[in-house]
Amino acid sequence: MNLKHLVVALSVGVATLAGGIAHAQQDVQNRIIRFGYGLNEQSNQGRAAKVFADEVARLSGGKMQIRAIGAAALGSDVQMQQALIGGAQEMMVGSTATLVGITKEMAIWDTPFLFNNEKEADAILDGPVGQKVMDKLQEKGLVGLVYWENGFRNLTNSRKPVRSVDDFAGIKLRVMQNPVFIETFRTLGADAVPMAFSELFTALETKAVDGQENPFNTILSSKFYEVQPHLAVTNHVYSPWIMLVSKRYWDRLSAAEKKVLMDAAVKSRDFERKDTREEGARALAQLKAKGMQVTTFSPADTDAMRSRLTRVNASIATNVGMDLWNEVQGELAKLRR
Ligand code: TK8
Repeated sequence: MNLKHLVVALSVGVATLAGGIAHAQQDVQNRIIRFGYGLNEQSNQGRAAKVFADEVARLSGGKMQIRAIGAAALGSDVQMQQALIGGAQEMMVGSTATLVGITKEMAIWDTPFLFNNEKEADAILDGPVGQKVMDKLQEKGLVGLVYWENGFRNLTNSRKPVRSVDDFAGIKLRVMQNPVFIETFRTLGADAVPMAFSELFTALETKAVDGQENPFNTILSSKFYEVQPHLAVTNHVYSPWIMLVSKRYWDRLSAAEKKVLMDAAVKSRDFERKDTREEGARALAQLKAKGMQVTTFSPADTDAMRSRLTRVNASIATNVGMDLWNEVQGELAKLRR
């Protein structure tokens, strides 16, 4: 090799090295990520959003910044989903139930009494079938990262104690914007009114609706006990929350940035489930202390409710597809063996 060749080789080497460093720096860029959610900052959702934000900052060396914005200040679940799809907002966490208009398979999670306990929910949601349902979002412009726990839902209302399935009659009940929930509560005889969560407290306070259903944690953090004297422990369905990223945004991220978001999402999920369960275990006593009158469905009353709702299952199976329905039932059967 003569001197000229050596100089050329060296300069190519230096250029490659410089390119490599520049590339590494570009792997994680300065980014501000708006992360919206519906509950207030003091809720389980707010606490986990903070864990997520802190972890993203830590893993990215402060370059990626999560701006967590609660209380539906960026919009209701449905509005935020549309903002993510359009690319006007980067991230959110919200109920899978409000996604059914976008991805019909999400309705599988709305099946009344699908899971018997949180352990079953974790195994199914974090397993292959949970991932498969999540992956369906991509063709609609959303990327699902992980499921959080919203939890088992219970009924509150301002009209009367609800002790059995017959007591649903005549209750004007706010439900999520989701056809399965509408059908479920109409089947039970309630007057089901779909409404965004962000409008719910005012609707209860002004008696535009008589009642609603949500996990104990939310009844507590959203102060529904102030306007809802009656609580019925029905545990009629387990609601997941799901962390979503705008696909338009996701596709612009480097592999390193995607990994930061994914790793932080997993950490926030693990924190959120533990925190939610700890709070949930204390919440019923706290709601009683706040003055709520609590009725608990007996096993016989729960069975009556469950069998009244069997026909809702048939329409869910048709809507999500028999294959998915059977796969979930098969996985559950395996877990229960
Ligand atoms: C919060 C909602 C809420 C849900 C509902 O944005 O709407 O009742 O349970 O958690 O997603």
